[in-house]
Amino acid sequence: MSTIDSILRETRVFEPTDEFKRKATISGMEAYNQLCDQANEHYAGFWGELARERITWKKMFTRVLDESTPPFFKWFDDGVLNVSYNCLDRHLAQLANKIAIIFEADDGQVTRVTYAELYRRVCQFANGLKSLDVKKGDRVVVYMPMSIEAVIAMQACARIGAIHSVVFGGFSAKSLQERIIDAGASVVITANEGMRGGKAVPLKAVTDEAIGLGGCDGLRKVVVYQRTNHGCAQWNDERDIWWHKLTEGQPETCEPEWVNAEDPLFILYTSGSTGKPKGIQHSSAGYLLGTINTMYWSFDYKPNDIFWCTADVGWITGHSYVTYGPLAVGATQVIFEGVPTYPDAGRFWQMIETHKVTTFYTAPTAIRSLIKLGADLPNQYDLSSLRLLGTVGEPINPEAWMWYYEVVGKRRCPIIDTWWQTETGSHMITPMPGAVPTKPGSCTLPVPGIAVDIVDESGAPIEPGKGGFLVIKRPWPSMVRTIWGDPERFKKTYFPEEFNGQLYLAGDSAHRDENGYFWIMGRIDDVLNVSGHRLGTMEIESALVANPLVAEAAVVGKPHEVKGEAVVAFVVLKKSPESRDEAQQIAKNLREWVSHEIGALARPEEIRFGDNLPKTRSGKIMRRLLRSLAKGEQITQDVSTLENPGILQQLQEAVN
Ligand code: 6R9
Repeated sequence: MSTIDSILRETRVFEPTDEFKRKATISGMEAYNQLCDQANEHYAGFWGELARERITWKKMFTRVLDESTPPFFKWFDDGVLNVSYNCLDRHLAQLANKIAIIFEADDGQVTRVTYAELYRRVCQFANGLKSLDVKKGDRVVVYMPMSIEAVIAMQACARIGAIHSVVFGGFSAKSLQERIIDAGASVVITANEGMRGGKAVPLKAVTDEAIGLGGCDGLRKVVVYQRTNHGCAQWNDERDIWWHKLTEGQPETCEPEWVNAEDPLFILYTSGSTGKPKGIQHSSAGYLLGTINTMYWSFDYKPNDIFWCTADVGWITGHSYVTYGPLAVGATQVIFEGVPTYPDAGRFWQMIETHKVTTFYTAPTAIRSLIKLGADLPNQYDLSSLRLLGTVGEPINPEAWMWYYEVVGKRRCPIIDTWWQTETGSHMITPMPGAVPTKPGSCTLPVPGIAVDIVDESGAPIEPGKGGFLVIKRPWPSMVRTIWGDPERFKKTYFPEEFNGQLYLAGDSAHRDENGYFWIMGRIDDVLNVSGHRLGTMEIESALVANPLVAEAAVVGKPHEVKGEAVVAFVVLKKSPESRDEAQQIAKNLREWVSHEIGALARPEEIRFGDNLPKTRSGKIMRRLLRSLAKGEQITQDVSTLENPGILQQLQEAVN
């Protein structure tokens, strides 16, 4: 890849308010720069000190970083600890009666658990797992709805040293089966049903189907949490056991299994654009440290906060900022079972008001859909408890950012646009909210200690304004350790030969502006070459979303005789066109709009309108499907993981 031309020009800058800055953990740019310098100069010392301070060790480590077999780095590796101990036991002296979780069910019912109760329930369930002969190093698949029990299941695994692999509750039987097999799981923890948007999701039935597909040879037990008062369609007396039966009469304490810092905490599968899903393997101590640091730094965590990360525990965001980070710092957090649009598009705002949420963390896709359904809705709620907003998952378009900033945060709350990945374990680039001024659409500057850079195909750094490969130059504690069962693929994918195996390749393209701010342009393959100019699809999408008629847009390329590639835009309008004529007129206007906003080069050759875009269950737009549609190819890819498969037909036909 040569350099990419950056065409988006965003000049708005927002400083943190004095009030926010005064109380912040990292207060002001000087403090931020100092931390970065410290890390730079004494890398091991910097991380070592944090690890000593923020983790409670059974046995203190003597080595910080072992770089002897790159890229298989080890952190704190002769230290001994337990992650669940760090999330629960160590809080009991001070915080036993503090609320750990405020759970709001799909139907609005609220359940609260204190740290003491959560500790007891995790211990009981851990003892239950032990009674099923689950041991240190065994793999346990968790296929659960958002619930207190999902967190308990994960924490209980951590407590006994079992490796969990959470599979998102929206995944199909086939996806579940593949993951059970690849992980070699001996136990699956699921629920009879989940509830989302008033509808039941038959998790146990899908689990039965997955096992029925065959190949899950190591699987011995299925533990079933009874979420609804329905039973299960099938029951296998030998294999299946109810959660409440398993925990009945179990002791309320359970000595943690003390593990080594490098012992795996979990595997989480992530799908790449090619090949089978990769089992991203994380460590115990390094991972924990990454989540704790970013709770204090990026989220500026304070003991009185009510923290709410809307991500499902099926994604890395739910691991780091629901199950581990908030509990490790002793926070009170909200966990939500349902969907943002049920019973109506005010649900998030209602919940922020009810639970007095201070820190709210969600995805751009949710923000855009809520703008579409009610741009003024947040004004009907009291959102004055909020002090910090965050986004994750995709680049956020400047227009959506501004709405989040003004309408939700009332220009008072810093927005942290957090760039990171399943593989990175915790935030990598995001503004430290009491220090770094924000710019809509930029994830701004690295987290202290994280050595991010942008390079060309030879690995050489690139000048500001030009796009290239986003890389991380030094190992960091919460990084992926390997791909489960496939160390070669780990090396090839993340530490490619082209860069002498020295740089971690994130797979994203990005550029930096004159202030050193990072702008993510999308995945490496989301780059177009129009008449010799390499354009990031993100920038064209942002221009489209800036048009008042547009709710959401995704841009891909299709081969073009003259230009090399032509721009094809898939657009969701706020209000659907009523006739073909109207659609064509809007398409014409949008083409001109893009020409005007960015330049004629970026003008879409083709615009297709749909009610929605094809998205993964985590809300990421599936551009590879859109590329096939744009080229007029038959869709042959597996679409079972799509949130809304029906949309493909519509987008196939809607050419303007
Ligand atoms: C945490 C998470 C990782 C990919 C990543 C990038 C995209 C995530 C982003 C972002 C721009 C942000 N991504 N956060 N792009 N700005 N703030 O989402 O992990 O599911 O592994 O996805 O998501 O493309 O490479 P994961």
